[in-house]
Amino acid sequence: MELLNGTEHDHWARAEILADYFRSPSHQTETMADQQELMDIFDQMDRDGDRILTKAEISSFLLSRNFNKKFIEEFLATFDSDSDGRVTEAEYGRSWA
Ligand SMILES: [Ca+2]
Ligand SMILES: [Ca+2]
Repeated sequence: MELLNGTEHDHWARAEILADYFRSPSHQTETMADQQELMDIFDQMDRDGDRILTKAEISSFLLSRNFNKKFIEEFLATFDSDSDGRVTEAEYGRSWA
């Protein structure tokens, strides 16, 4: 998955790629390689390495990659199962495992 900074042009294309990962029930049939890729993204977002993504960590990661605030809200709505404003590794994994 391409996560380098790009132009506004591919903003939505990239959002759709991540959104597909985040939302699709077909995650259950994704390969191990895809899951590893998603965990790599988790590691990149988890700046302080405590295995919990705070809203600040998520926002800073996604905004730096040209995602907009609406997508960040959707990200939290997708992953933050208990709505405490933080996404744990377990909550993140649950969405496709
Ligand atoms: Ca963290
Ligand atoms: Ca949570």
